[in-house]
Amino acid sequence: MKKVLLLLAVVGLLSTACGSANQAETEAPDAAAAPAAETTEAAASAGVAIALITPEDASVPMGDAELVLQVVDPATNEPVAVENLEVDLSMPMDGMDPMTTMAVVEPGAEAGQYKVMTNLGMEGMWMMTVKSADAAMPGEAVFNLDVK
Ligand SMILES: [Cu+2]
Repeated sequence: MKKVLLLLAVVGLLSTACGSANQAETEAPDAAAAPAAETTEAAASAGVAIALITPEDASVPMGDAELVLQVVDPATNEPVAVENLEVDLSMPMDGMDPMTTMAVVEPGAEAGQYKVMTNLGMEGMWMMTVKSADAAMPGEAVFNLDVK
């Protein structure tokens, strides 16, 4: 009699484990989506602050584009020039490697501003990663560009 009870207990444990495994699987997409929304906040708090000032709404027409970035020193809240600003543009593609494009970065009209000249050849959401490679003033920010 003891053996039968033990067996029943084991079966009960197995089905519970199976049930919770299924639950974990259905919750996974939500958990994966959450960190993406936090990315911009996390990036903004590390090192220099990098903002996209043109276009303000991050909406860019397809083709040749000129964007303006501004780098701000969080200690003084003033624009600051950094030695080297790296800009990487890519578009995630279903079942393919991400699409990339060229980006030429030049100092802009005012201190701490940088012009980004690029060509976005496809409509949709592009991801622009901007990184200050200045050892004294590091910083990184990610922007989602809506290309129309
Ligand atoms: Cu694409």
